[in-house]
Amino acid sequence: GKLVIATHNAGKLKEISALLAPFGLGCISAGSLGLPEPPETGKTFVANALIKARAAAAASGLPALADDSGLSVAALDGRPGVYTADWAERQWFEGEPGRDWYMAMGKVEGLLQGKGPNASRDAWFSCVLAIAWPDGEYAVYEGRVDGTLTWPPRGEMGFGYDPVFVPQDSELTFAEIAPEEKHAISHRADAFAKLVADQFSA
Ligand code: ITT
Repeated sequence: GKLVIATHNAGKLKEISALLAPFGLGCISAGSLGLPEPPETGKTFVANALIKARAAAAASGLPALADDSGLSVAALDGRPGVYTADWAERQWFEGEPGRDWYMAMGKVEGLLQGKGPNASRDAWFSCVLAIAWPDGEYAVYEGRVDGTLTWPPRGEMGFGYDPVFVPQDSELTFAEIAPEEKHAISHRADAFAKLVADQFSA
């Protein structure tokens, strides 16, 4: 069967495609189908993942998989959390909207340094994967990875906030490790393993 990957984020699309590759499904991205991006008005990862998966399933007539994820900082009471992507939003030249990850990482770091030199640098990534079918059926799976924030950013791989996130039991950031290593421990891989156990096991 075919599955729509309901994301407009190229970094996520690459990771989800790699995680799905062993299962032999035909994957199509929401972008390549020209599906609109519904407003993410939910207050939780689960709510936003469902908004995206349901909208893509309804618009395409195919099952759709969506990912809502974000970075939470303990000393900032879990912010930016569901607003992780919003913190990177910026108007570029001639009003073009876009995202500036370096600015967003700097905003998190600035707020954290404002908490003083002894503040905890603990943080975690969350990922909710939602799968929805055109008939309205759906399921959600939650994943998480704990770590600490480092500054300045390091590494060129991955996407988003990867250059400042050091997962537990590592000295390297998510942007300094190969994709296969990130897929062994990431929040997305954690949620994906639960989805596979529930949906793809015989
Ligand atoms: P879609 O809604 O189109 O899927 P998005 O980027 O808007 O794309 P989210 O609303 O879920 O998605 O925002 C999550 C943000 O959290 C994302 O833009 C990244 O900056 C960050 N993020 C999530 N997973 C990450 C990861 O594995 N590494 C680094 N940053 C991550």
